[in-house]
Amino acid sequence: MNPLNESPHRRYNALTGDWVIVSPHRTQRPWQGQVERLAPGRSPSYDASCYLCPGNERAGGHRNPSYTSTFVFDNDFAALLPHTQSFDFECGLLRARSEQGLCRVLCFSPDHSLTVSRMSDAALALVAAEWGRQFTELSSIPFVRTVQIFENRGQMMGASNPHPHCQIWATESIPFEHTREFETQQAHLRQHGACLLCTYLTQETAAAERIVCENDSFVALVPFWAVWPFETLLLPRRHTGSLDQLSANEQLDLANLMRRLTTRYDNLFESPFPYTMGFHQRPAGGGEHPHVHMHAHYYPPLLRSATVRKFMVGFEMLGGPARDITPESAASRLRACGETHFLDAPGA
Ligand code: H2U
Ligand code: ZN
Repeated sequence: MNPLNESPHRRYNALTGDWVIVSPHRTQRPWQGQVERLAPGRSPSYDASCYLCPGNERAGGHRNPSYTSTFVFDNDFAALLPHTQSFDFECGLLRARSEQGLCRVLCFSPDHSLTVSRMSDAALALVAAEWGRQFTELSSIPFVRTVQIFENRGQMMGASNPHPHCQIWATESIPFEHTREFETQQAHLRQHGACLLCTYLTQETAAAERIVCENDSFVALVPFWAVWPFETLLLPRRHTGSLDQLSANEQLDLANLMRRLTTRYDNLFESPFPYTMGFHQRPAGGGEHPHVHMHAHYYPPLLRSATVRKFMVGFEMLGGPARDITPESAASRLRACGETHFLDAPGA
């Protein structure tokens, strides 16, 4: 008997220092709920009311060019601004600081109907190349310390528009999630003389049970410490700190693995699978960061079907995260999903 598959336990997140409660015995209880599908609405390739489609008008009167591959613009409702009054506020326990930043939107394709799971590898590789360029450009701005690229997919995750796109925020400070991952990676390198995520990848490829899919340059796996039911971590095999360091071949391999992973996600409940995904890369603004191994996190909220999601409430909100289905069984379910998108399957 493997207690990791049978008994309640806690797992340590080597990347953040957090713990997650795993309750494998609970999944043995009968589930009588329905497994629903969401009728996949097929959208048109061009939507006259979409603010991201080529040639259309955005808020504030800006008009998108008739772009044919990727298109980047400054967010018209940017959360952070590049030129703000600099201040430091302190009053007893109350502290605040000004924060400079830039927010951009990157359209992946002129085709409104596409998703990462249904784009071609070649077209997605152009997105990966643009991510690298954005990292270079934004990190050369003197005040920028972090470039955060992220995609919210689906209404459940707050995406405002189905047109394939992501956001890019460049911030003056290093956000909390980055800071704690940098600390664990730095401590590991100091203690063991090796990169934490290189070592983790070696261990996971040897074990194989949490790997979902892979190619020559990247591996997608359900981390041992996953919190969300079908959370995954996408890692380059080569020790790389940021997207600007990828070769053309690696950009294509990244595109290939992102497409295959998101196809498996969509196939899991035969519905467009919502998620927030994003990259953690080395800090901007110079300096050596040998401990940082770039990666992407996928955080999808769904649990049992296209409509039944996991809620981070109760103990999770007040104590810490918990899950029932084990990361190993999540990986095995994602492995069992094919890589032909259900909408492209014969008879779909
Ligand atoms: P999300 O789907 O992740 O919300 O990203 C879309 C972004 O597009 C959102 O941040 C911006 C919103 O501020 N936006 C514009 O910049 N211009 C518009 O005309 C509408 C939306
Ligand atoms: Zn559109």
